[in-house]
Amino acid sequence: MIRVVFLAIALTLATVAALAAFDFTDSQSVVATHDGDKNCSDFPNQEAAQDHLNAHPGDPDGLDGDDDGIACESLPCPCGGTPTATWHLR
Ligand SMILES: [Ca+2]
Ligand SMILES: [Ca+2]
Repeated sequence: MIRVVFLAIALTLATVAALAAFDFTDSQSVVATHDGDKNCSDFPNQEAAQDHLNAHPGDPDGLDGDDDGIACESLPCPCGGTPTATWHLR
């Protein structure tokens, strides 16, 4: 009986591990396949980079190096999706 319980637990753990591994791989591939890694130089202006950052929370492309929520400050306007009022004053 103990052996059966142990087997059931082992099977459950194996299933959970397999599912976890699958989910991890799946989410990783989604991140990795969003048109590859983007850089600021891939966008014509700040607005386009900001739209991309807004569409990819967590900044997987590293467009917001100083982590202030604003992508590619160095790019020319039009600028969009500004999350803070202070940015407008600069
Ligand atoms: Ca990048
Ligand atoms: Ca920034």
